[in-house]
Amino acid sequence: RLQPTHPIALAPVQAPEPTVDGFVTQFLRNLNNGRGVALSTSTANDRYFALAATVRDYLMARWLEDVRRQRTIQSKGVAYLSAEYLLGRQLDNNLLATGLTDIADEALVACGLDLDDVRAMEVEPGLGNGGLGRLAACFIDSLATLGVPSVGYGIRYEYGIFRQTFVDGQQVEQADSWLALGSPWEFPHPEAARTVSFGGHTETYDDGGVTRTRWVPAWNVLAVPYNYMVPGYHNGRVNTLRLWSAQATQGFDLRVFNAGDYQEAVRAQTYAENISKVLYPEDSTPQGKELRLQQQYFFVAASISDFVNLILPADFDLANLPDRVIFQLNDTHPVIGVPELMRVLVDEKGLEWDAAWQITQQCFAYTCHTLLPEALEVWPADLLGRLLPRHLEIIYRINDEFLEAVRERFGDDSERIRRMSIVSPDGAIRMAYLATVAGSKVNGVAELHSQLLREKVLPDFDEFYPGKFTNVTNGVTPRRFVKLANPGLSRLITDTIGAGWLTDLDRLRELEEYADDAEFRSAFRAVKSANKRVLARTLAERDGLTVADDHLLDVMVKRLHEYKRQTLKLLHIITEYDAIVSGRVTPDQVTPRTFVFGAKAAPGYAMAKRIIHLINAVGSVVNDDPRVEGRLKVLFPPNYNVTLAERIVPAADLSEQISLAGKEASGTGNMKFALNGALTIGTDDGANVEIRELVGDDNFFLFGMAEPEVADLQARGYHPIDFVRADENLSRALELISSGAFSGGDASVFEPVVSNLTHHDPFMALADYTDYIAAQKRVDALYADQDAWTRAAILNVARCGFFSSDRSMRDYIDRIWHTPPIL
Ligand code: GFP
Repeated sequence: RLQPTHPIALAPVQAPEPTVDGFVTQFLRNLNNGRGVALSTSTANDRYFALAATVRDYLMARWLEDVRRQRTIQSKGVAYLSAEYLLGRQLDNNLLATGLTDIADEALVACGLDLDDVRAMEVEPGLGNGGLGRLAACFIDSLATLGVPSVGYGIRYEYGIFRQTFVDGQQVEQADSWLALGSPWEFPHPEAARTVSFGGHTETYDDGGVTRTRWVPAWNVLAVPYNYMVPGYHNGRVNTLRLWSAQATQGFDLRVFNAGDYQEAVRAQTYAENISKVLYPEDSTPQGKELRLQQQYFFVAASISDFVNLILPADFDLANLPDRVIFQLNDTHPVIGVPELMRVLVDEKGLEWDAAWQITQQCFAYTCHTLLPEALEVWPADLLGRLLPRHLEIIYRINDEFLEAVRERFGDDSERIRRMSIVSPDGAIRMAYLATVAGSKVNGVAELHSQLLREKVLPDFDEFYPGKFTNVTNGVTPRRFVKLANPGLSRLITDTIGAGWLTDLDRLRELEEYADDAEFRSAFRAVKSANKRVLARTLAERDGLTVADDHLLDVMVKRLHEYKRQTLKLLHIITEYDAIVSGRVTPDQVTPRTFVFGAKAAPGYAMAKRIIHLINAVGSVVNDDPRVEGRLKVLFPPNYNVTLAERIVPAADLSEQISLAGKEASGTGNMKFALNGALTIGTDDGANVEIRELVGDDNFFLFGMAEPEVADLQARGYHPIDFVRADENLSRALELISSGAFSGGDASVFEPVVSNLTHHDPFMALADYTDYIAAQKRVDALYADQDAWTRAAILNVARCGFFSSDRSMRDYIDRIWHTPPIL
């Protein structure tokens, strides 16, 4: 092979000059050479692409150097396997990471352009449903910032989470074609595509006297990697996010086309490409289950193959695999990776089963994100066997050996065996059990969640595997959710305690003493007011909504799910409204509040969609009723996403975290709000517990049953109607809905919601109502004393540094991964 001789070819890759001149030069070069347009004829999209390419150019040298370094050092890294990454917009984040925001701003002005106009062109990649996907995005940001070698693996969905619109108050889903104009952040590598197989059968064969098994698949697809840069904050490090896109192995059958059957000619292509076509909504119907399993296997098989066959050197001894990688299973979605790695090691690489199992058990770890039994995936064996016959065999063998070990330990306890079997009595594969058996560690995502996981969800496994279970409380990246989202607060913090807190969030503690400083409090309040004005402008432009600036901003933004209890929030609003219109209070006696909702309902989740309809219906009645005199306002901007969250969170006064105790694994929105100086009204659930412990009872509005009380009430028998009878306000609120007050007199519209609450109320909203209303009264009282409120808000910021995802990553590294940063 020829060696380079030219000095430029020999030198490390050069970044453009980090000056305004350097930036302008590079930007125009990208506009001219990359887009093929002149500045004078460029469109906003051209400029956005050229700007993104310019930022990329600054990151490129670091990225290439990091990839080179990671390959030469060959130290242990994290392969984060996640079906979702809810990334949010990239441009600002990447400018921030490189420290180029001001230079870019000036450079664009010098070109006669406004950074804001260009920024507005970016469509956020919505490749996730909610908390789980956003957490993955925070984690890869923190891993890069800590300098830990890691690759995020996932799926490049052509359509992300649907775009939500409201028609007559009801959710209508539209396809999210985020790639319609292309994405400037991705680097496709079709030459590095991996082949992923499906279907067929297995057979045994004689391999020099040894009987081996092989899989004879029926069909293949190509997994084409798209690489994205994941820059660390101000540390010159850039990790990789690798998302797989499905392509047919043979795109187009020319013979069939020539014979005139145009549809048949592209059938294989359409079928293959469906695999990465659309992000799967949670809580949906069984249809498409097969496609979902295809998606899961598709990205996991491609990722494992990528790591084993491309990233590792050709002569790598696979016995040492655990020294090189930990595959982190983000929920049960990637768990099919366990039998896949076994198949690769045993069938493809010729390792003995026991050796392969040793390796596999050290190479995986599993994070559980739920307590809802229905969210722990199970796959019918016939489906799995049809799609992945070899994997089903491998799972059966893992299960046989595992149950044998259980028998050895506990004797022939058939009840226990039945409970612990990876294969359920009706023949389905319990993926969470498989992950628990195979994983070196299993973690929950908040203290309470991890405890309940051990005690209630997987107690037999906790007993069987002492030390396997651990906790890592979630976190959020302060770069996006404080620095980018809340520049005013960030400036105030830096002016007060100096720089450096953004990568050492515990330093926020230094703000505590300023809670008693009147001047600081007024500066803090000024920031909040400015953020409300920014939100008001955003909602006016985006949705034509108006926000009054003297209202308490009371916010509930998260997926729509009954366990999160948006209906409880709604009952509070109706109660406030009812108090005014029934004349029990005069409008000036209520705290002026704007209630902000943001929520998408899974398209197949009928009750969630009805609740959305009800929120909108209540909103339009309350907002239009002159008797309220504008003291109560309900805003529900459609299509809540990361970009909107970055505006809502910094403006909020009150954060609603009101799930039924024992149902929300952690929550991460709760952390974002507290870090931005909103006070939480919440149950003792998920990470609320830790927030409250840190900020103190005086600075948190706790209400509702704790988890043991919930369990107790359930055991005694829960009759929601008893709670309706016991609280007149509650019965009036429900009666208002039933009477058709929010549905133009038509009582039938929301009857299913009311009837579900009064007869079943699976998440006990009615049981917590009275206490919730009492807590809201405490909110009103504190808010009336702005000094006391601000003091509490400052203490929330000061005491929540723990919730940085940098800390979460350090905990994963210490407790699970053992992957030191590369310095
Ligand atoms: C899920 C859980 C949350 C948890 C996140 C991240 O998110 O409690 O904070 O995962 O661990 F439910 P959602 O699906 O609720 O958004």
